[in-house]
Amino acid sequence: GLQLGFWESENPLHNRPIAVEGDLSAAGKKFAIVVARWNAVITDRLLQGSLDALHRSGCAKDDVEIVRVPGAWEIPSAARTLAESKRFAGVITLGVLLRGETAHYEAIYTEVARGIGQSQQETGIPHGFGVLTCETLEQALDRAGLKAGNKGFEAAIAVIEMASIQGKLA
Ligand code: DLZ
Repeated sequence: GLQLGFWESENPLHNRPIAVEGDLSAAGKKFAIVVARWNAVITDRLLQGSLDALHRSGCAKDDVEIVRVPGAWEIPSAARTLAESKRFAGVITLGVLLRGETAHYEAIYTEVARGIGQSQQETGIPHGFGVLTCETLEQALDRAGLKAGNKGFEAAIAVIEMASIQGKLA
């Protein structure tokens, strides 16, 4: 038969029901999307993925604010301003860093990731991380709606779930 692992444990604490679980309902909540124009052929597809996820989760068109910034480097400051405004249940960040054309790629990427993470931690507003780091354009395209899904869709779904969890924890 099916082995249920710790659900069959004799430790009574293990049999406690899940107390808090997020759902994927975005209805009635506002979301911001920060999207870099650099490598727009790909970031536009990530944006489509995020909008698709929000729409399918019940978010209204008027409840989504799209902010275009020049490149990935500019994402953290815009995300932070949006998060600090307290107008949004979540912020989705979208960008593409291609190693081939980016000097100091690692340094830029590290700062962008750190800045987005810091904005999330210091504001308490969920930030979806949809900043791709790829060696080639082909790898990036694969992650923007071709062979490897759409990371913009995935980032939006994670934010929708976290916004729900935050609403229940608050
Ligand atoms: C300058 C630059 C380079 C070389 N490569 C990228 C990239 O691959 N992806 C990206 O989003 N942005 C890139 N940028 C632009 C920087 O993010 C930033 O917009 C500029 O340095 C201006 O501050």
